Amino acid sequence: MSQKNKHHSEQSKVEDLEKNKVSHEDQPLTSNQGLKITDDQHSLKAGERGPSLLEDFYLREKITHFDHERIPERVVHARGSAAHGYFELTSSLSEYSKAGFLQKEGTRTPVFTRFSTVAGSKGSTDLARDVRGFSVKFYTQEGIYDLVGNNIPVFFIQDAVKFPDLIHAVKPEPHNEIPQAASAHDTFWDFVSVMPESMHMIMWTMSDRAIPRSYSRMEGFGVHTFRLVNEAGKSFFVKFHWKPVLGVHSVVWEEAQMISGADPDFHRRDLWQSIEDGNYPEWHLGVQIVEEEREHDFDFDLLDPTKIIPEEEVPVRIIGRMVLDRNPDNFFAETEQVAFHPGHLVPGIDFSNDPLLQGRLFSYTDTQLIRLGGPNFHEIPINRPTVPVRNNQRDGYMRQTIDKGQTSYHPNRLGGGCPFQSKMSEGGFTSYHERIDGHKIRNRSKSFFDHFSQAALFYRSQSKVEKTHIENALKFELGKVKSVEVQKRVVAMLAEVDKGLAEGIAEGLGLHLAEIAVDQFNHSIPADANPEDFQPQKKKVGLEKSEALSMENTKKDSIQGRRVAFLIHEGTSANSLDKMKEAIEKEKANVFLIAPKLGSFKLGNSKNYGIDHTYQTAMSVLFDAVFVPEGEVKGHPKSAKLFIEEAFRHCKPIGGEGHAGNLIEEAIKIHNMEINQTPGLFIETTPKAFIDGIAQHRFWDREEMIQG
Ligand code: HDD
Repeated sequence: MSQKNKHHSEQSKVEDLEKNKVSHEDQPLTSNQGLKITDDQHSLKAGERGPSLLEDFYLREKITHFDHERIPERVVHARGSAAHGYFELTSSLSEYSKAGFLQKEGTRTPVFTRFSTVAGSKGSTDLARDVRGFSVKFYTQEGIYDLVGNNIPVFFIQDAVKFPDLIHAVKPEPHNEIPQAASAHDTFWDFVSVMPESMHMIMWTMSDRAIPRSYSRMEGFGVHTFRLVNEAGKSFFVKFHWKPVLGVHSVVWEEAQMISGADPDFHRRDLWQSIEDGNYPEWHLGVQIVEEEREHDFDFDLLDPTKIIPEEEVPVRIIGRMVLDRNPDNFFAETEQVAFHPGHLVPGIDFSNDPLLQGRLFSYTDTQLIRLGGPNFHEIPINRPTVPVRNNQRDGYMRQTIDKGQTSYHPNRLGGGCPFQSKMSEGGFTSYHERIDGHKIRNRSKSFFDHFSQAALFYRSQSKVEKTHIENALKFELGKVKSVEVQKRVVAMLAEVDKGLAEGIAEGLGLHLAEIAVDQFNHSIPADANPEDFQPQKKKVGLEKSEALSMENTKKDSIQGRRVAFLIHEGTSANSLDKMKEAIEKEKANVFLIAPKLGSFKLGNSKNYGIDHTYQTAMSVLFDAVFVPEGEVKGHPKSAKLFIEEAFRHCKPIGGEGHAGNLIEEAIKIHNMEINQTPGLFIETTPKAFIDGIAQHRFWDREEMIQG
């Protein structure tokens, strides 16, 4: 059954239930002890107007359960959405890894994937400027494998011991709990200003990557270097990449802020709706593999999570695809209770000594203990492996398994020796036999000290408009910082990445770069710190640019899942509307009819056109493109012009037929631009030309023309 049909049949089930077709005997309301309840509307009272009775066990059960409905939200990544699907191997990785699910092409492994923001609370907006979590739980035949990554391939810090500090700095400030889901405040930038290692990640989070158009148009990365181990026991270093089939696309900052008001669930809704519509989001899984012998061939350390391996140096090899094709049945049971852990491994995949990863291996179990209330969280249905679990771990809060037999220890004879250890040849997991030789030490390798080269590589690799957006983002964020000292320190650090960028920011902040000591950050070493830890190296220029780092080089060949607003009124031409609508829907994009009032319009033919939104319920920022079919200009309200102007400002494709040309011209008059020389306007063109335009996502040349 297609997803659409499934949805419809579920709908009719709901309707049947509503019409009382389900008998009372089939679906009695009960207490948690199975007692049939005669009255769920009134508490037990001493007389109609008398006090409630303590005896009312049903009232107490119901209220007590309600009082305990909440569990602590995740300390980070609290806001998230997830979906079920599968991973299909398309190119065997057996040469490098013995993991069962990576051997035979065509093997499908069920997955549950959760996307999230990091800083905000559970109820915060999807459109915050933030890193996005990208966690995939693979239910393999050898147990659970979790790839717990982000949509940005590097991280702010190099050592897990700094994680609580980073998060305390970015979360709302402790004295007044402001601001929610935002890094634009003093404590975050104060921390950054004394952590030069964060500079590479800052370049990414200040880029439009941190305000994605949807989860389905984001990349994902395992971030750390991991290990693969093959059947012969040989190990390789590996970095994991998820590449979205629809390409990588973002919104612009003004839009993000407006969406946060108009529809804070924008990403959540998009994921849910695409799956309901049968437009299943899909990613390719890629790997960058490095032979152990080449570990030291790079001008950065493979164990340093603030570095990427440029794709020019090690190409990404695609090995499979992930398709998300089923929405959860219950948000709490699945999305909220899912417990990811970078330490959930299968034979053939192993860790590297990245000090950030090593710390994570402790943190995730620890956090589940407090969040999910005890050590049995692996028994919650969404966390259960699909293979049997047998061991001598017993009891604890909320234990579900009824363990049988006399023995709960190993070795034993009384229990026949069960359960048995497995040899490696039987699929048992053995940690990679890495040779370690070193002193016990609290420090980091000097090979971790190059904090600026890759930050600069990222910046150099951006297109002109992407660079402008980074500069504007930094002006916004630092403009919200009240401490001038913090602003200066960050500008000084930015000067190490790119002088021009730092100059622009300084100017925007009313500062003068020349007056800011360029080595300012050296003066900001905390008094109690080891100065050695704060001696970043000057940047090196190796690779001039890396193509994969710019979203401009992404795929722009599909409009699947795009939202196109049609502005219509009762005098709109049905013919003009139908022609474009059919062409767009054929490409799996969604058309929404927006009109001055709700209900349905006849438009001069026998069909009824149901209106999806008025200008009160829809803003242009919720759509990827706008089309105005033929119809008198005067039938449109003033809001239609505002709608078009806004979409125009955000560089979106805008199409129109007949009189619509005049409406569009009037709407954008304020920008003083020649309508037929403005990129991204499709007046009197074919549906194909408009569709190709939508696939382009945005017409950035327009931004420059608008801003002059
Ligand atoms: Fe983390 C959640 C990703 C560093 C500690 N992390 C969490 C989630 C993602 C990441 C995607 C949400 C999982 C979900 O959807 O439920 N974290 C990362 C990445 C990191 C990273 C890519 C660096 C490369 N994290 C990191 C460090 C620590 C943590 C260094 C602690 C030392 N992360 C946690 C946590 C969370 C978490 C506190 C909160 C909820 C949870 O684990 O289950 O344990």
